[in-house]
Amino acid sequence: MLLSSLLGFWLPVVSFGAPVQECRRLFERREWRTFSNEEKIAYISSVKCLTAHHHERLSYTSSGILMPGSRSIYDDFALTHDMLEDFAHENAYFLPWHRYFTYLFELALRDRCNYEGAFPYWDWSLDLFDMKSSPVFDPDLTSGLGTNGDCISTDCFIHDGAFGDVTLAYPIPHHLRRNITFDDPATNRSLTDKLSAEHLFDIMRDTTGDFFTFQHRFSHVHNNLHFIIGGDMDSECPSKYPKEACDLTSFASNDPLFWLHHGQIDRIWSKWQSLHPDNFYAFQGYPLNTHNLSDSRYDPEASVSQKLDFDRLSTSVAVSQVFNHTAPPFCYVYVEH
Ligand SMILES: [Cu+2]
Repeated sequence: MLLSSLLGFWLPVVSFGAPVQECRRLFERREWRTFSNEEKIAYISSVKCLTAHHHERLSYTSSGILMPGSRSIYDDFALTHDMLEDFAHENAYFLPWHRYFTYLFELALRDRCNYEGAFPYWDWSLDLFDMKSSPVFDPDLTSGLGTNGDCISTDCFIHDGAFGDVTLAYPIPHHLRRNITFDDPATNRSLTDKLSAEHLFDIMRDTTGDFFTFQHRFSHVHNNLHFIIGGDMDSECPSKYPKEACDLTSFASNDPLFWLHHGQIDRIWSKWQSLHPDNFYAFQGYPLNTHNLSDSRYDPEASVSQKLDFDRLSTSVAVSQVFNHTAPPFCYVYVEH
């Protein structure tokens, strides 16, 4: 096993100008298929523990009013991701914001549900040629993340795995859904091509020292996996909800695969960062969600302290509350499989 770069939790340090803090603990992040059955059960039961924590801190508004409905801490993450769709995707914030978001989720697992194990990532490039047989698609009721949804007799609900019985709150109460597809229905082109190790290597080689181009190209790789899994991961509208109401929503983190996917996204970014020392604090890019490379707002000289505007990202009550947490940071390291 190889240890890849050590990642401390440094974003708030940069953003708020606080002194650099030492790591409280050092945790490992490991590929899901290296988990033993017991380790899978421990991780999954701690995620389910978050789904059972109702009306915790994140469910309050800034004036202390309880938000309506039956929501859990797990749902609050989906709400947060949804509220920040435009501010945290396809732009300079995409990678650092998701690193922070994933960190907060890991923190919640450890602090709220006493999780002590490794945080998992899913290296989907290993499953390219037989994605459906990937170890992440496991029907076991205690150690499995579930298989595909049933899109014939139900609204793509997952009936197996440990999350088949969980009710999610956003955008309306529903069961976890997947609608796995390997080709883009609009173009008939394969969605898995971009997930190859070779493609990832090409991106890293071509963009060393150029964060903007890296995050732009890598965003598309990231998007493809969301399309492939479909259902909640692709923010497909539940059938009982008006389609227009889902146009601007992104409740992808409803699917527990989201966290494994973003572990992988963060791992690839950390590899890219380690390729060149100047890569570490480079966050050039657009302030807002855009695909337009010629947008005049793009400032290649911008740095994280100028562009990573967490106040703006904190427009959601949930985010502003979690961003204010003051616990000493833990650090993590990716263990290569
Ligand atoms: Cu996202």
